Amino acid sequence: MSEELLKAMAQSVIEGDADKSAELAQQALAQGIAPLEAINKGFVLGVNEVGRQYAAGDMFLPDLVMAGEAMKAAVSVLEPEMHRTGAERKMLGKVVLGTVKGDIHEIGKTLVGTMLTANGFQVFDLGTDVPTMKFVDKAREVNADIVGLSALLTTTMTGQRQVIEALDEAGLKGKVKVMVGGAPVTRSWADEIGAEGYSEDAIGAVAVARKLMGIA
Ligand code: B1M
Repeated sequence: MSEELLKAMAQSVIEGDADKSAELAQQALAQGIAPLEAINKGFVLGVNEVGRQYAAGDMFLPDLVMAGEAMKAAVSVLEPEMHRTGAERKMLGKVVLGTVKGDIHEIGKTLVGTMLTANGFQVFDLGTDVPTMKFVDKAREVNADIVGLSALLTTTMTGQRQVIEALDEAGLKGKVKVMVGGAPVTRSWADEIGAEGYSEDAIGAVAVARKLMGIA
């Protein structure tokens, strides 16, 4: 894969140029580059750089917003191809997925959903800023096997614990396994709150979901 194309992908996100990001994603598909390679080795490097500069005070909220939009534009071009390659597999399990209450970060959560779908899971994506009881109600309604909880802020991670407690109170813990993830989430946090699964990225999330379903 061309180093130059990867650098241009990262740069388009740093510049918050959504049109350019979408165009580069199209180019990647035309060149037969695996969508996830384009995301992980190209676009994500850009969004991480913006996050780093934002934390250092060298970039500001509008930069973060524009980088998020550019990242989304690229992912929405690449997503159909990710779905297509997994379209013919049999359904492995039902996953209710969302970003917890108070948190509107959606890109990582959506990538996890895409990878799960592409690998044969039926995903019910509730979106972002999802109230605790909505996870519980949806899990009950669709008879979910797994509830997946994303959190990107240290202040919203506690929402993951609240969902686990609510599932417990509703008598669903045990029937439904919980997987957690998101940049500030660690394995030890997952253990502390009693989540059965933890993954640090979208590919790992597939392996974890398979394990939770008892599939080798
Ligand atoms: Co925000 N933001 N943001 N942000 N943002 C972070 C997370 C931050 C680290 C930036 C920084 O300071 N360096 C920081 C959090 C600090 C902290 O709490 N530790 C931060 C902040 C502070 C904020 C605001 C509070 C800023 C403000 O308003 N002052 C605000 C909060 C809003 C809210 O949610 N209430 C805010 C807002 C935003 C935008 C809306 C502008 C935008 C989001 C746009 C959108 O999603 N539509 C945004 C963005 C873009 C970021 C950064 C730059 C990028 C996030 C991203 O999309 N990463 C981020 C810095 C960073 O992470 N480098 C930052 C790419 C994505 C592919 O990775 O989401 O980590 P990620 O997902 C990965 C893994 O984490 C994992 O797999 C994914 C794919 O590999 N994963 C799971 C995720 N969920 C999983 C679930 C699983 C398993 C794995 O199982 C269920």
